[in-house]
Amino acid sequence: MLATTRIRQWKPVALATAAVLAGLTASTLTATPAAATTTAYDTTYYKNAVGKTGTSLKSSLHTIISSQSKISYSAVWNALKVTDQDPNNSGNVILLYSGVSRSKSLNGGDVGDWNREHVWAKSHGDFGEATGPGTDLHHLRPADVQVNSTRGNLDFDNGGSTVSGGGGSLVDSDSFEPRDADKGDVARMILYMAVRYEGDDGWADLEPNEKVNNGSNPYIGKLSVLKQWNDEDPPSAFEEKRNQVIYDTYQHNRNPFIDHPEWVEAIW
Ligand SMILES: [Ca+2]
Ligand SMILES: [Ca+2]
Repeated sequence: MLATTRIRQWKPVALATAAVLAGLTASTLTATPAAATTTAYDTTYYKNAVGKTGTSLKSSLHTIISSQSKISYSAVWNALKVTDQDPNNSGNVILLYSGVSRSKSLNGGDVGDWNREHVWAKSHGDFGEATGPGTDLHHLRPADVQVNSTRGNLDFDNGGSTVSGGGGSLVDSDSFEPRDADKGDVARMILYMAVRYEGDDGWADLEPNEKVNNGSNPYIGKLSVLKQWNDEDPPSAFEEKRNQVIYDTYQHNRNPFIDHPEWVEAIW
């Protein structure tokens, strides 16, 4: 980030303006490195990971978060009604990407409904909807049916044209950019999946990379953009609460990057 900022400082004004118009907002230029959200679990849940970095940290976290309960894909509907409940309206859920608050009863597959979005696209590694990565609540979110369809199995990157009803999200032929308030959430969900699934339990080893057009390979890009989004959009109270609900009620494992977003940089 610092190097990028320095380069921009000597760019001609016209170019700097163009960069702003292209979506590089002030927050992009001033985002500070992520810091711990909570240390409440450092001496218990995370005690074998604290103090480590790199592959050692990733390996410790993998062991810790792989101890979990699992739910069926049909049970995901009701779970999302709890994990993603609108804090201001208990009859609604908040939809990823659009930020829309919609009735819990509108779950389904028709226009105007919400459905179960796999943030780690289920075709990347081909895990489908089977109990496991296909039903892991840490990357499943309610999303508008049409916005979910637009996202499809695209990789994540900056840029594109406005997604209809997408709350400011952008899309082009090979990537999707969530609205600003969901950028960090997406990054932390993707990187949770990369640590949770290491190829040792019958599922593909999921990993971030620097590409788009990853297709059915078990990769999602772009890592450098996800790292930037993790800094720009720190964990919110909503995101922390859903992590806690998943831990307390459903899976009994945590997304370490919501508790310790600085561990993204420590590993990648
Ligand atoms: Ca957020
Ligand atoms: Ca992995």
